[in-house]
Amino acid sequence: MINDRSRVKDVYATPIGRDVIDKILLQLDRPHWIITNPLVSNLRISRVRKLSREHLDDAFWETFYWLLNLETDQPGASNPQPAWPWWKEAVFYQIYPRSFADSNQDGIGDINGIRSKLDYLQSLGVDALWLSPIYDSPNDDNGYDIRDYRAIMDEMGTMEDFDLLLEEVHERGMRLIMDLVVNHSSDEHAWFQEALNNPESPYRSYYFFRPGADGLPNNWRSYFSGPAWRYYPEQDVYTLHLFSEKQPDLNWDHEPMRQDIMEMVRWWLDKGVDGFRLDVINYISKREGLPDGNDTIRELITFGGIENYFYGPNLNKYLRELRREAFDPYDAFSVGETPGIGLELGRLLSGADRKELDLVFNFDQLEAPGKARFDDYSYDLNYLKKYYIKYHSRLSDNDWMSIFWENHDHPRMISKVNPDPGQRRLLAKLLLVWLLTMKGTPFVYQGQELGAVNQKFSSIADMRDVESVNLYAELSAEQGEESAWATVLTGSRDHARVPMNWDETPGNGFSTVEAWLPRPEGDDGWSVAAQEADPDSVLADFRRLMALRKQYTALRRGSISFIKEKRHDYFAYLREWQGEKILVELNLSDLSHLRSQASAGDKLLYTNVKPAEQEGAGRRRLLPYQAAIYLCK
Ligand code: TEU
Ligand code: CA
Repeated sequence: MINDRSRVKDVYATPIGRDVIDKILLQLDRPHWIITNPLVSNLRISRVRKLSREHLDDAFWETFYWLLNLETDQPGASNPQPAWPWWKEAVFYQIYPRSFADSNQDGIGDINGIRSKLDYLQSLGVDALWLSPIYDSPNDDNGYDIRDYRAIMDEMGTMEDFDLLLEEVHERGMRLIMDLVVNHSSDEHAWFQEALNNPESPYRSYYFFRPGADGLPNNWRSYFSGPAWRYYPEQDVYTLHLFSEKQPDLNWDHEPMRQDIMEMVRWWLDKGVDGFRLDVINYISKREGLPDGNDTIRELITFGGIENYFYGPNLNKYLRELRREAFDPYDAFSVGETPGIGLELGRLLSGADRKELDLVFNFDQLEAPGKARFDDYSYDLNYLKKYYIKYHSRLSDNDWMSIFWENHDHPRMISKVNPDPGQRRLLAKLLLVWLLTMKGTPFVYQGQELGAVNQKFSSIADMRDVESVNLYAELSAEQGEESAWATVLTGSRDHARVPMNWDETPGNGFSTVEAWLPRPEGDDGWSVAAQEADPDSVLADFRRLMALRKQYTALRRGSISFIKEKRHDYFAYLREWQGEKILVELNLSDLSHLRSQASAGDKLLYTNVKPAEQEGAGRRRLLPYQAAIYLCK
């Protein structure tokens, strides 16, 4: 047990302690030796409390000890015979159905639109599709607010359309996973409507209701601005919502609710889906009594109250139950979206021996140290390099990691790194080499295979994302519209949600009517059609890289070792499997020329620069943003 007598090094030796301290160092952009140096690491916590009493009150330490003593397990050390289930070698492709393809010209993507693109998806060589939610929803958060878990959203089509999609995906040898949003439902779900209007209803315990007379039950904040509690005057009651006001949190401590969720999961698995991406699944277990969040922690990791639910007391129990009673009987795949979870907790949630999740999405790689999504800065790829070197230095054969840096919640990576249009093609290809050769399971987000970039939205009227709209209103009130707009434009999730760019016609082949979220510019020359016709396109190279993955087992299963780790702007690693050795070299800068470490006998399998350019620089040089893959002799 961690207490005042413990030393800093004892805290850092616990999985939660290490992740929380690493997260705080990351947010403050401070080096680890601040904690690991002998002077500090041998300090007793009682001493640290005395030294920091102006900043950290007793409430902070109470929460700190509660949190650290939640988890006494350590991640599995090694797994002598790691298994090779399909999802370890697969490449997943995430579809945001609302923006993928519109088959009935209502300006909204749908299931039959996806069906019409299965040839394209199969031509990419991807192994599995992940659909963002298509269940019945009022679309307050574009489907992440589910009104009926067993019905298809009208805008997406019918259950028959879905059954045909699933059959056609399987016929093509691909798999399909759905997005399972069960931390919360829509406020229009029958459970919630009955619970709200009938305090005696059995569904009342499916949510977190608190008496209105007592005022705001705690100081937790919503991710979509404002308090995490909505007041219903007629019923004089509050309900908890970590996200929008129309997304009330489900109470996982109530066993009948869990049983209903598991029955629904089995219903979809009986239909033949291959697994699920579980939305904010680490939030489902909240600390008993829903106590206030600590102000100091809020200042350090922004969202107030998160320490009371990001890794709650019953999380492991609920995940094991969900796996045992719903997933395992179907051998179904699971990847948990786990915001706020660090490396060590991610290992506890997804280690092969843990029987909880198969994979997690860690988000620490998405922003540079000290930065958050709405900060306007240039993302330095040297940080992404350090992230993967650190991760792989700590993982064992008992672990496996997801590899991604784009999805429907984040701006496009190319624009974060370097918005110069002249660098787009080269940088897009470099990032795809990295995504498809790093050790782990790659998740490609729609448009990444085209080199998609951020959009030039001109005002908040161009945007649809509830998070962006709420944040703009909140910031405008605080700092004025111009500053609010600059912030929202930087980090809006709508950058990744504009319709796919299928061809060079007006509307980009997505729909013949104006799309629900119009693209501000046509992005000429970057459509699928234009790139299909260009052998040097990002799309063409995506297919080349996917073919290399299929050809070389080392790229799927291989060990990883890093070369010249300390050399700035240079990132190189070896993937080895049963004698097959692949070298990947990346120049992370648009300026410097770097010396290649490839040997004379190594066979160049792929590079993103033209032969003439390479000749000019000489074979021993890596040009700016050059990526190269070699089969070592
Ligand atoms: O995202 C949760 C999440 O971590 C991010 O949305 C982030 O918290 C948010 O953008 C605020 O920074 C999942 C889904 O991916 C997202 O689309 C949903 O809006 C959210 O959960 C609620 O279901
Ligand atoms: Ca449609």
